Amino acid sequence: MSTTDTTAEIESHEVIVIGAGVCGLYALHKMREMGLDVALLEAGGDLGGTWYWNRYPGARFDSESYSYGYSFDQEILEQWNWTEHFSPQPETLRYLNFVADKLSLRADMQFNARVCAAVFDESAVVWRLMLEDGRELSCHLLLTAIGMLSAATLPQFKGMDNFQGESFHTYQWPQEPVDLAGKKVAVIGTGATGVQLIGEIADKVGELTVYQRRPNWCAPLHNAPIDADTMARIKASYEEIFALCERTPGGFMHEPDRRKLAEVSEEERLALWEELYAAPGFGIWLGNFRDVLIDPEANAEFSEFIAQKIRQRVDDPAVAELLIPKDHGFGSRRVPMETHYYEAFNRDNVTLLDVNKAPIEHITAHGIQTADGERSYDLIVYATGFDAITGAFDRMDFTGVNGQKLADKWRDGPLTYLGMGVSGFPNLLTLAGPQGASVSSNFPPNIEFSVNWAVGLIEYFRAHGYTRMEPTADSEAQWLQEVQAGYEGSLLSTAKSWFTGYNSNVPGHDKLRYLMYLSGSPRYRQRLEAVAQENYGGFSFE
Ligand code: NA7
Repeated sequence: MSTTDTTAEIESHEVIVIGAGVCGLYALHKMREMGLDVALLEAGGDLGGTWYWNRYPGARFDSESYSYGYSFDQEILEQWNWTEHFSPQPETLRYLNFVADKLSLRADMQFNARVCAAVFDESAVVWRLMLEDGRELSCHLLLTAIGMLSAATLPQFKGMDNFQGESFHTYQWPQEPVDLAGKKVAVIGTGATGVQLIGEIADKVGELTVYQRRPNWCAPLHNAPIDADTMARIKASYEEIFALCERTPGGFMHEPDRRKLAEVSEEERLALWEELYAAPGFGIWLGNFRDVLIDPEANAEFSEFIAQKIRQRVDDPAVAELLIPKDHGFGSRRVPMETHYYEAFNRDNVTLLDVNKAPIEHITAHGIQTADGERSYDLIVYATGFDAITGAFDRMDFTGVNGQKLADKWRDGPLTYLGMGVSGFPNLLTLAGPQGASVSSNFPPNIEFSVNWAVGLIEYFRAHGYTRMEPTADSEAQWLQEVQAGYEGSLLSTAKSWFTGYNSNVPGHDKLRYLMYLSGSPRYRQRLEAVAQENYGGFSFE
C-alpha cells in the first residue's frame, strides 16, 4: 500500500528499492517480510538486472550455478533444477522469475521506471526520486540495488552513429534473435564478456574479426550439463555447499591451497596446476597456491604455465603470442573463463587484430577504419565493459545534505561506511554497493548477508523511533583505511582494470580507486556483525 504526499500528490512509500536484480529482489522480499510499505523501481522492462540485460550469446555464470542461487528458501532450493554447472543467461533469468513468482514479488515492482535523480529533502526527511518518465516518488528509506556492472561504456570513436549495419554494446544485445549466419562481425574488447561471446559465435558467423587492445589470462570453464541424479545429489548437499562458500575468501566453492609454491616439489606443483587447468570453474584462480596472487615470482611462474597452455592451443605462434598478456600476471585482473576461446583463433574465418599496432581511427558507414585500412562489417559488437561499481551511482544524480552531489563526493573514488551507507546522504543504504564485499566475491551469498544486515539496522532504527540515520564522517574515513589495507600486498592492485577503477572510456577514471573490500567475505561479515552488536556504531541516529 502506498501513501500520497499531500503537498505534491506524489506516490510515497516507507521504503523504495531501486533495481530488480539479484540484490533488489531479495531486498524487496525482506522489506515485505518486515511488513513495510515498499516499492521497487526498475529501469528495465522486466526483472533480472544483469541477467535481464546481458543476452549476448555465451553469457553465463562463472560461479557454479548451485552456489549462485539464493540459499534462504528451502522450497526454492528443493523445487529449482539447474541444468548446467555454469548456467547460461536464459536459464538464470528463468530462475529469477521463478523466485519472484514464488515470493509473489511482482505486485510491488514497477518496470520501465528509470530513476534519474534522487534528492534528500531535509525538512521532510524523505528522498525525492525523479523518474525518466517525468514522475516523482518519495520515500523515507532508499535502498539501492543498482548493480556493479550496469553502466555500460562505449568507446568514443568518431563516426559510431554513421555505421549503417547493426551495432550495439553487449549489455544491450537485442531481445529478438540476431541472425549471425554468414554475417561479417567485428567484436571490440576481450574482457570476460568478449571472451564468452567470441568462443560462442566463432563457428556461427561468416567472418569474425576481433579487435584486441590488451589480452587477458583466460582459463577453461569446463561447463557440463547436470543430469537428474547429479541435481538430486546437489540438492542433498546444499548445506555443505553454502557452508563452503561462507568460509572461502571470495564466497565461491574454491578454497586457496594453504601451501606456498616454494614448499612443494616441481612435480607436485605441476600436478596441481594440471589438475586445476582440467577442473571446472574458478579453482585455477582461487584454489591455487596461496602466494600465486601475492608474490610476483610465484605469479610469474604460474603465468608462464598458462602461457604454455595458450601456445599449445593456438596453431599460429604469432597469434598465440598476441593472446598472451605481457603487462600483467595471471589473476591480477578478472580471469575470463572460456569455452573454445583459444581454438576460435585457429579457424579460417576468425582474425585477431592488435589495435596497439593499428589503432582504430574511426567507424565508417560500412565498417572500421584502422591505421592500416578499412574493413567492412554487417555487425559491430562493443564488448567494451562498464563504468564499474560507481558508474550506476554517478549516472543517477544523488543529492544529499546541503546540496552535496554524490558524484562530486566520489570524484576520486567512493567514500562509504562498510559499503553500506554514505555520510551526508541520510537514510540511504547502498546494498551491494562500492567498498562492500559483494562486489569482490560470488555475488548472491554476500547479497543475502548484506540485505539481512540492513534489515537488522532498519529494525533497530524503527524500534528506537529514529527518523534519520547516516554514517559519521569519521567512520567513513576509517573504513577507507580498512579498504585500502585490503589492496596492500595483493597483485590485484598493480593491474589496471575495472577492479581497480580504470576505464579508458570514462574521463577521470585513469587512476587507482578503492572500489572493493578485498580482505575476504568472512572478515567483512565479522566486521559488520560486530558493528551491529555495538548498536550500529559509526552511524549517527536522530
Ligand atoms: P572488461 O573486462 O572491462 O573488458 C572490456 C574490454 O574492452 C577490454 O578488453 C578492453 O581493453 C576493451 N576496450 C574498452 N575500450 C576500448 C577501446 N576504446 N578500444 C579498444 N578496446 C577497448 O568488461 P567485460 O564486459 O568484458 O567484463 C566485465 C565484467 O562483467 C566481467 O569481469 C564479469 O565479472 C562480468 P583493455 O583491457 O582496457 O585494454
